[in-house]
Amino acid sequence: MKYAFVKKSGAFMSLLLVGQTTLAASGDSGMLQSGDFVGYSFWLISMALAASTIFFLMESLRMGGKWATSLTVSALVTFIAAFHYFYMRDVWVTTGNTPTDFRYIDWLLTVPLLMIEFYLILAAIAKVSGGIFWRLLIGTLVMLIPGYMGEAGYMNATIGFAIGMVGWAYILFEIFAGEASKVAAAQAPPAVQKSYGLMKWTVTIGWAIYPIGYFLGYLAGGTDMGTLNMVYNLADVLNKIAFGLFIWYAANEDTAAHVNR
Ligand SMILES: *C/C=C(C)/C=C/C=C(C)/C=C/C1=C(C)CCCC1(C)C
Repeated sequence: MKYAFVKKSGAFMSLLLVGQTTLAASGDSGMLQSGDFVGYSFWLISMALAASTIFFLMESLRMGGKWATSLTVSALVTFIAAFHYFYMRDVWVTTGNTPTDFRYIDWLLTVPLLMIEFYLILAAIAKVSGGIFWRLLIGTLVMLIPGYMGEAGYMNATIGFAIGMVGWAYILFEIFAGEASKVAAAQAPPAVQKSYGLMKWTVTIGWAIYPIGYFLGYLAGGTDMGTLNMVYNLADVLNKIAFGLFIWYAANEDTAAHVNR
């Protein structure tokens, strides 16, 4: 058991190294220049995401049982994001451009996984319908696809923004007043309720940073791309790593409560 554990994490770390090396070799990646604070923030979030992945995977193996899936999904989110950040950092450092396309590819993969977490933490403690997951997924697609089309110039920027806002509002409705919120309020133990509340407010306040960035960049006459990237990078620390830690908190409390009983 212990050996399998070491083998698994060893395999994972090799994977990460291979990925990183491949990416580094694939472009004539420039050097991170001293004083490039946006570049530093890309570097820091890349490493924080990689380290978080190892943490969530290890904790998933340690706790196991009904919390294993939630923690594994947290690890998938940080893993996928880490890869995108390695690449986005190279784009920034070599060209000074904003890697918008890669951000959207990352979001398209990680945001649905973050949404599944609402379903998974409730499914760990109660019987819940799959409808929660499907509604959150639809909200995600309505939010991201028009957002991308607006930013990339395939659609009028204002219309893309407006439709995206509707998708986000729908997600907020579901987690504040829909079925998920009712299950959480009626059936969840205190630790899960606390974590649900933190996740819900992350989706409200933490996520607001992205549409604000869109608004400033495309609708309010443009903004400094360096600042915008730095803000997005910091936002992802909250929205991907801290979000995973809120789930870890519920898992850890619930696991401890059952062990001590
Ligand atoms: C880890 C990445 C996350 C949590 C990304 C979240 C992205 C959003 C909440 C984007 C929201 C947008 C709108 C609400 C309106 C349209 C423009 C978007 C796509 C930036």
